[in-house]
Amino acid sequence: MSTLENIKEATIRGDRDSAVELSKQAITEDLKVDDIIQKGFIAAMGVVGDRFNKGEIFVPEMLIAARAMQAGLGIVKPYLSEDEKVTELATVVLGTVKGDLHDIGKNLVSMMLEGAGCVVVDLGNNVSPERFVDAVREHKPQFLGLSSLLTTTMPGMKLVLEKLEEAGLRQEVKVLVGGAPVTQEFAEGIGADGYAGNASVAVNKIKELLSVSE
Ligand code: B1M
Repeated sequence: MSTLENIKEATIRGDRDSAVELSKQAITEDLKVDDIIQKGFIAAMGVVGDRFNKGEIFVPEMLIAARAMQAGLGIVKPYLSEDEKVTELATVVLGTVKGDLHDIGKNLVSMMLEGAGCVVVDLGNNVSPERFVDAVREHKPQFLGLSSLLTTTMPGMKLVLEKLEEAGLRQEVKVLVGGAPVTQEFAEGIGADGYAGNASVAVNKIKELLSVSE
């Protein structure tokens, strides 16, 4: 198998050490960094997402694969030259809403989006509506992703949408919501553009919304 195929397989297995070693090997072999990312890591996370959707693997396996990818990306990214920029799918500003400290699921969403080729600006947890609005103004993302794990913080998502509207930015960004208590009905009720029940669906939803707006 080629080094790129080995990187893909190691990432799918969640074998962090091999992903790191193979990434170093790929650099010494002078492979294009864009290829390492697209054909190695992004291809691997596509397979992982599909297996998760089919119920063949679960959150822990997806998490260790995403961590292997992040470790490998850390090795190869510094070698990315200006003329070799990875094709970016979209920019996504992401965070857990105010009052909510849960971030495990949000981090997984962040890693899967990165794995799909998105540039993710992760604001962390307990993020106020004002910080979300400021980040949309600053980073001009195509997507804003809001996560909530508490029924008590879900109304905070609606508040973010209202603040975006007030700031005249609502039409500039598509808002995707998720988190265990969040539902499609809730998302529609607050006027979000999309809902995703898990990290892998979040990637598909973003691809779907991008193709609709093209
Ligand atoms: Co919390 N907690 N917690 N907790 N906690 C829950 C959520 C709870 C359901 C437990 C329970 O009572 N059964 C309950 C909420 C009840 C409710 O609101 N109805 C609860 C509570 C009550 C609390 C506290 C209030 C407890 C207390 O102090 N009395 C407190 C609140 C603190 C706060 O936020 N202000 C609290 C605290 C904590 C810890 C800090 C201890 C810890 C969080 C650590 C951390 O995140 N860094 C914690 C944990 C770990 C949980 C449980 C056990 C696990 C959550 C988790 O990480 N799941 C949870 C019970 C449970 O779910 N079994 C619980 C794994 C994760 C991969 O899944 O986050 O659902 P999830 O993310 C998924 C999808 O939802 C989706 O994709 C992810 C990956 O597939 N998704 C998105 C998530 N965000 C998305 C965004 C998207 C799209 C998809 O688009 C942008």
